[in-house]
Amino acid sequence: MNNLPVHQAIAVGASKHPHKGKNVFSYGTAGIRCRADILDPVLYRLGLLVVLRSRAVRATIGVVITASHNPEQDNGAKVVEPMGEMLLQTWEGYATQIANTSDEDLGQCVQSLISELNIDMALPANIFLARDTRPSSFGLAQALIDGIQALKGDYIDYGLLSTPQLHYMVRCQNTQGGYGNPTEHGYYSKLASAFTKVREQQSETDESEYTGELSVDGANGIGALKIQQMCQHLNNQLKISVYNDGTHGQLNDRCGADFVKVQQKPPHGMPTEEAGRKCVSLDGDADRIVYYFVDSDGVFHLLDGDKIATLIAGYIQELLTAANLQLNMGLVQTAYANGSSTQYATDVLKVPVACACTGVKHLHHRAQDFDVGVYFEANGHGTVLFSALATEKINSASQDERLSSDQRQAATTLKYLQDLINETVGDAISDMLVVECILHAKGWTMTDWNAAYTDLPNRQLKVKVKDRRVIQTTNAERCATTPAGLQEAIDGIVSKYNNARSFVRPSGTEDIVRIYAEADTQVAADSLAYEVATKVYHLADGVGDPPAQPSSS
Ligand code: 16G
Ligand code: MG
Repeated sequence: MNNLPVHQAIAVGASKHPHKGKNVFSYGTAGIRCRADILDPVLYRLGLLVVLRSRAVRATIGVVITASHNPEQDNGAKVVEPMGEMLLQTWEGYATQIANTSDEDLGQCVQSLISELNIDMALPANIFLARDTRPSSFGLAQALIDGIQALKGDYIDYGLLSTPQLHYMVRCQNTQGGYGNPTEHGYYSKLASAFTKVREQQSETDESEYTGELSVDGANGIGALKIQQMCQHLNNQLKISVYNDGTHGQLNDRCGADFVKVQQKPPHGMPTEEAGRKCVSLDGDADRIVYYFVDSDGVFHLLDGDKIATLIAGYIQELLTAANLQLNMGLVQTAYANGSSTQYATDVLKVPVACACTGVKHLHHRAQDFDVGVYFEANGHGTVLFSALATEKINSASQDERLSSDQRQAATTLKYLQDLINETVGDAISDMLVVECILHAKGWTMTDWNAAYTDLPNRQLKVKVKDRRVIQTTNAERCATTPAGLQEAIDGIVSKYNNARSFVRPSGTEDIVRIYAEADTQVAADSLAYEVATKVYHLADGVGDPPAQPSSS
């Protein structure tokens, strides 16, 4: 440990992690993410920042080193708040500021944050860190540790963990074990025990066509390792075959949840020909999951975040009714949710639906407005949040002798289901176990589940413009307020199609504008997306070639 004054200790570290000043970094929706080879000084600076954050909130703070579904040459970091949530928005600004501070100004930058935020530097600071399987992650973890040590913070380096596992550890630590044990073993045994208990509550009927056999595409990343460890705790209750486990292919290369969702086809490296075979793909840090199967005609069917969300919301709704529990439950989606899923949730499940802006933290925040808030992005990131009131009511109903045994059993199932859910953030492993419990309870095959509703055909396009900030949106990104005339033009185009919807928004992760369109047929969705993209290109200073005519029309 160093005994140097703060300024000097920061300078010594900075000389080992020099900032070339050539790149501009930004802490956005998913933390900092860019090419790994320029991140070393940024991780050192983040190490300093999280010590300040830990002292400011007097709690353990987490950092995960990962770039999720990005290619292997990229990397990044996400900071985790004490209850396992994403970094507070005001601190995203400080993170961006410190990440861009030169070596000479670094001491001053830290000093002004200390005074501005009135941080007591005599307090202890504690950081939990973990990393994904990228080759660059190890060195970046060392840069982070150097930053933590420069400000005399303590840390526990968990080594390789999935993003949601690290979120879980932080919450366990800050609840003094109330949420579970902050160890990897604690994570697996909590989930395995909850999984077994939920299934014990469910009676399997003779006609059940459910099978616990599934193929998992681990994206050649951390999820492949961790799901194998999870399996060892499940006593063969599921028969899981892991592909893309990192022994052959490259991380996220033509595989993983993002590839499957965007390409709407199976990943490389995993056999999917067997009709009806249940398949899942995780992303590079295992916080997203999608299901899919190929039917007897060889047609590929994707069951994305929307299908998972409606399955979970519908099941929790049934349990709440069966337990006679009055709790206000809702589903939170983004504008990308397929219109059929929203309609199914509203009209069939009778679950109220709220729409939030893209990005996990927005959905998470909105879900906290409900007693039971289910949230999912169509890309497969999501979880369920239970308020303190909901937790209390479910617990007491599970032990209430005045209720019928069926009511008590429904409440008990809910209680164990809550234990199975990682409430800190979307967690591919936990979500998979939840889905398997529900399919088991219903005796469903993939075909049964998929039949709940049929997705409206849709198309996403990208348009490159001079400055994507000229597009501003409102109403959870569903309506463009600038440039002038764009929304009116979109409305005019949409009105020519049946069952149609379209919106545009500037991407938070790429320098482009994204176009989404859905309509009654694929040809119509393609043509609608093309027309809207062309409008954006003309009204928002498009650069390069104008959008190409869709080949299907
Ligand atoms: C980030 C977000 C993800 C969102 C995506 C949108 C987190 C942890 N991740 O990956 O939720 O769907 O960005 O990207 O919040 P876009 O702004 O480029 O469309
Ligand atoms: Mg991810």
